[in-house]
Amino acid sequence: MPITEVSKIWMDGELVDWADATVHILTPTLHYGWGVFEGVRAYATDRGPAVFRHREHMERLHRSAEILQMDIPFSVDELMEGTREVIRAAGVESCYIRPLAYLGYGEMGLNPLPSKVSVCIAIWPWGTYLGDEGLLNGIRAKVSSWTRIGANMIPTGAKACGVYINSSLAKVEALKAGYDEAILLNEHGRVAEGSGENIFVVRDGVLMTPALSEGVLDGITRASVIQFAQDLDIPFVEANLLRQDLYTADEAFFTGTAAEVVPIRSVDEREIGAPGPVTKQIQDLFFDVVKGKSERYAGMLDYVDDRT
Ligand code: PY5
Repeated sequence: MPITEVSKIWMDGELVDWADATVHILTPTLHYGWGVFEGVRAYATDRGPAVFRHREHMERLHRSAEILQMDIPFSVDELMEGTREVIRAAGVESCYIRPLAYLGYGEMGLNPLPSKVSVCIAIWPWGTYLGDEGLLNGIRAKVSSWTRIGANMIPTGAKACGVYINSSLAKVEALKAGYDEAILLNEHGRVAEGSGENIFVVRDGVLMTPALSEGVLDGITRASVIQFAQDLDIPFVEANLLRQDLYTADEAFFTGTAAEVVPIRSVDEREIGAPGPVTKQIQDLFFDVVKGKSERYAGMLDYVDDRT
């Protein structure tokens, strides 16, 4: 997916021209993957662009950094203001937002602690991650031959750069085999998550997702969907899921910032079918909320301008 350029990128508190937002080749993060990042989205609403769960994302960035012993020199509020500035500068109505905390140039070696921590916030217009057709009719997923990295290998609660080698290996394998997305099992052989999404299944009207202790990212979309389900009176449990539970699911879907809420139509060629009623209900509510059409969840949006 080629990046669409916008005017500016926020780097350590300054708005820098897109083409000048560069780092030195000896930036340690590039070599060892020691860095943390976020994926956030701003949606077009009647009151201008609005960032979905903005504070929660920046708080998670700080938590990820804490796990990796990186001191982010900007507060959550400063980072949020940085996002708003860069969106205003670009003049876009909707976009994907990529905050990244990385080790700056100057030190090298496997000890990250002496390095200075830098932060950038880039934005660009980004359409549906798994395709419009996938959003509507569901995507085809494959259980990966790659095992989800365990919490005692690299902490799974941190959205750490290097972890994504694991995700990308699974993604490429799935794409090459003709599927849209991978589902990774954890070291215990239980269902963990997609390459960049949390996973939910529905059986006999009960919505289920693996617990965070299964080694999955504490997804902000996941948490929102759990809240929506409770408010919609959809029975919900965190459950240990086996591969066979995917095959016998009545419904299944992925959640994530890039992916949004995407129905899963089949797993390993086992048909789950067209998006079911629970998936549709959750998906409809999600899109109402992000587009600013829900009074009840208005607090989940951070409006970039003061348009009313
Ligand atoms: N699990 C993993 C491994 C993820 O990378 C993501 C998000 C999620 C779950 C869902 O988390 P959330 O709901 O908080 O977004 N992935 C990133 C995203 O922006 C990167 C994807 C390319 O969606």
